[in-house]
Amino acid sequence: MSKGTLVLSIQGGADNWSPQRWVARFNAVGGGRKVVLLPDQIADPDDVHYAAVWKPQPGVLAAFRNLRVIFNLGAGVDALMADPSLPKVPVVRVAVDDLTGRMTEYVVLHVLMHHRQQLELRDNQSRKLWQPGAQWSAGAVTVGIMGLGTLGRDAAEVLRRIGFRVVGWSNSAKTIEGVECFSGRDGLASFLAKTHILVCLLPLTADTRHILNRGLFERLARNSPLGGPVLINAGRGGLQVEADILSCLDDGTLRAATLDVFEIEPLPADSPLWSHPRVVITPHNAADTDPDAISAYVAEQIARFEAGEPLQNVVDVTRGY
Ligand code: NDP
Ligand code: OXD
Repeated sequence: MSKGTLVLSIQGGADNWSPQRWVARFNAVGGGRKVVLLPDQIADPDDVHYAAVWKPQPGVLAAFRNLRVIFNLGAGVDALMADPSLPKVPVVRVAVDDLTGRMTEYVVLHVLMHHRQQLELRDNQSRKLWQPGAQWSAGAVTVGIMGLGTLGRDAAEVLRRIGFRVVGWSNSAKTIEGVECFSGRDGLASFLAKTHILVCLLPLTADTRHILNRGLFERLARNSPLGGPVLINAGRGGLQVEADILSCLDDGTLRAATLDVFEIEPLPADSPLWSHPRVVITPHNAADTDPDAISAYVAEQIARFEAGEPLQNVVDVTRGY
């Protein structure tokens, strides 16, 4: 009996994301299942049981009538959710230690960079200025994490162990040891009022689009030892209003920002964010998806599915994440 075909549809992605590397990986873990990289010709579209995708062309999966599961090759599914013709089969997203660990590295790096005043120290170095200034302890700074899912929760736990005070915000109520948790629109104001460094790890949905705006920044704690609130956004660019970030940096509502994601990617060359002295820009590489780790994860999910066990990390399409 045929094991069914797995199709791959991959647009964009990081430099190590060569589609051929994904094909090789899926062939290595597929146990003989046929793997086809779209738009290559498929002998029998009805034999396609699985799709593994990253930002596929809208409509491309609608041709496969016997599709059983769609695997999103990343954590965020906003691009997939925007396709009204997406087949009505389970969508599984990535939640693996490899990606989670990379995101936690990124969050810790940038929280510490702002906390330890690296922007100011680099600037002093460029002017040969020996100016130690005051350095407060981690316990004097509250990091607020928006999104306490796979990624936010891990970052919260590591930051807490370093000594930061950590608060978090999510849709549903949570209990995380050592982390003061808030939830829902009712909990947002209290969460923001405590936050010195705001880390955004939310998914992009109809509810969260443009949530990082002036009105929200104005509600952040004003008593920060860092001289003002800091924003770190590694969620999605559509969560932020870039004109508000710039005007808030310029009038002191925000002290500094680290941005990994943008409304338009790549960030256009004429964006003033590139040259702002208190903005750190990274090219949407906070947490790369590693083909070795993710192909093994997909193979494991297929084995579960075929053994009649429940798939893990299935997206709730009504919520959009
Ligand atoms: P999860 O789905 O595990 O977690 C999402 C969290 O956001 C949950 O805690 C959820 O609440 C919360 N949330 C969602 N909607 C709302 C809302 N309206 N109000 C309050 N809280 C809300 O996702 P991950 O942690 O795995 O990933 C988060 C995002 O990170 C991805 O969607 C992606 O956009 C981004 N990402 C970016 C990468 C990069 O390289 N820059 C790499 C990987 C991911 P609840 O728990 O109650 O459901
Ligand atoms: C993801 C990403 O969602 O890399 O995994 O942005």
